[in-house]
Amino acid sequence: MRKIITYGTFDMLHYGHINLLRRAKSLGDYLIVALSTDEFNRTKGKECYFSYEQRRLLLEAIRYVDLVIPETSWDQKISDVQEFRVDTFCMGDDWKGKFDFLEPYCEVVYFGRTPEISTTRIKDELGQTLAK
Ligand code: C2G
Repeated sequence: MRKIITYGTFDMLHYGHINLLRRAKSLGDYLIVALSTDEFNRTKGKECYFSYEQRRLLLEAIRYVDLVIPETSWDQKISDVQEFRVDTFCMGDDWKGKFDFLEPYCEVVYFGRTPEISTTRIKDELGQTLAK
């Protein structure tokens, strides 16, 4: 069984996230998503609209996702890969090169980001609409 892992905040879930998760699952048989906790997001300078529990509920409803674990630190990736016996780590290419340190432990794949959609853009455009 080929195991895949990816990491992220996945706030205000949108089709860019789904594209990533679908392609991640296509690399193997079992997809683990390490979901950034609210506390970890604050260290990333992100304030989520949905809480960790709400974001976890949404991710667990996605057919491509087999397991959601918390991401609490930048430093857990090597131990995650070893603990879960992961074959492939993948991320969108906005992170290209940033996680190549994992190459001795697993395959590292960067997918092209889905253009034009982002949680930030959704928030900005909704804010403008509501402000009218
Ligand atoms: N993504 C994408 N296309 C978009 C938006 C996001 O492919 N239009 C991908 C990102 O590249 C990432 C994943 O979806 O692989 C989750 O994106 P975010 O929730 O923004 O994750 P991020 O805040 O970048 O957290 O340790 C890594 C971090 O937790 C990544």
